[in-house]
Amino acid sequence: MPIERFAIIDSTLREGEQFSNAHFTTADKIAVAKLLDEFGVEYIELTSPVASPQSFEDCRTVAALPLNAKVLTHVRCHMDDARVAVETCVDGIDILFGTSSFLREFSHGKSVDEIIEDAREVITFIRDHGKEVRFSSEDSFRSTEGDLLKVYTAVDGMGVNRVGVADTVGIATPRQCYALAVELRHHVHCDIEFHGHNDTGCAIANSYAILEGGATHVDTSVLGIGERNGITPLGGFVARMYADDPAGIRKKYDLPKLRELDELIASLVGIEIPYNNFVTGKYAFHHKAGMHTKAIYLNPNTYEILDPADFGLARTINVAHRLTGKHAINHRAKELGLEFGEDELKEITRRIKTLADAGPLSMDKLDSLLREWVVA
Ligand code: HCA
Ligand code: CU
Repeated sequence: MPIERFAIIDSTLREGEQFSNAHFTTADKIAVAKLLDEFGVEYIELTSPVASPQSFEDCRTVAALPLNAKVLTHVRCHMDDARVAVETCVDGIDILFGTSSFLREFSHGKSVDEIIEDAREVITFIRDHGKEVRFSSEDSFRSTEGDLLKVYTAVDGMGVNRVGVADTVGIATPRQCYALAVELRHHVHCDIEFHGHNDTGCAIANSYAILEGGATHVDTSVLGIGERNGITPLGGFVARMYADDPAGIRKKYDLPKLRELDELIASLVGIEIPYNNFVTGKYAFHHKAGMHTKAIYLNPNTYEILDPADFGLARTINVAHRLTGKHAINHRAKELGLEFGEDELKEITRRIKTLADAGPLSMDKLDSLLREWVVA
């Protein structure tokens, strides 16, 4: 059963700004927000308006754009921040408080009851201003479960739209995420959001597992940019959801925009799209070994769970190397208008493999070998 009820909160313009290389100008933020909106994310999260004067102005500017996506900003669970946040005219405010023993001991020093009382004032204030509000607990997976549930149950009773589970340090496993969501579902009625860091490469799996357990919202960023090595990447998460339900995801999101998004962010922050990136990596749809290419020609589904055409991309079939097979060679020959009998094809393939033992051949070289064979 595919997970149908879920929403993406894209945080490229908040968590993504915490990526080492990132510095988005107002024009950059507008371009990113518009493209994310065209892609179809349900929410766009922006850097706290108290971060700097320009951050405040940018929140107002993006909040005033005619977007389908709801615009959120992100602040500490503090009245001073909440007052500034409501002035930016965003649709909703994500508030954050640390409940882990680390943060309670080394950061704010508050008890669980004090956290709940502070949250009450801030949540009531934001709700009175007619905004969506989410309460998230920083470093959720290193918080005592009893404390966490007590805080979430209390803020649910105060009328938050969502509680947020934050794997701030990327320590969670998919099983823990699933179990926490199942447990939370017994305690809160509101939606459940997940924000997962990718330090051990589990961010997509964690996002998926927590949705399976009953969460409803997932934070992403384009190319996964964020603090350290970042969070759940938008493209990889969408690929994961598509693998379950291609038609549903095609309907929900404008998938060919993914490439534009990845290219835009890569150029804004001065990086390359990683070669092995989900969907948009240079080799994401390259097929090479003979056994693979034979099946790909007959039915691409054999080795592709993502149809590149749905993402506005094309597959590449590598033919000119020693792992090639006669089906791939035959296919290339036909593309060149050449016909070979079965025995001949075997012979040509043997010859190509022998030549390619010295190193990969170019496509031009392969094509001229095929043409010369006909002449010879
Ligand atoms: C941080 C904050 C945060 C917040 C996540 C959230 C995290 O930079 O430490 O609001 O859900 O990872 O905990 O990004
Ligand atoms: Cu984070």
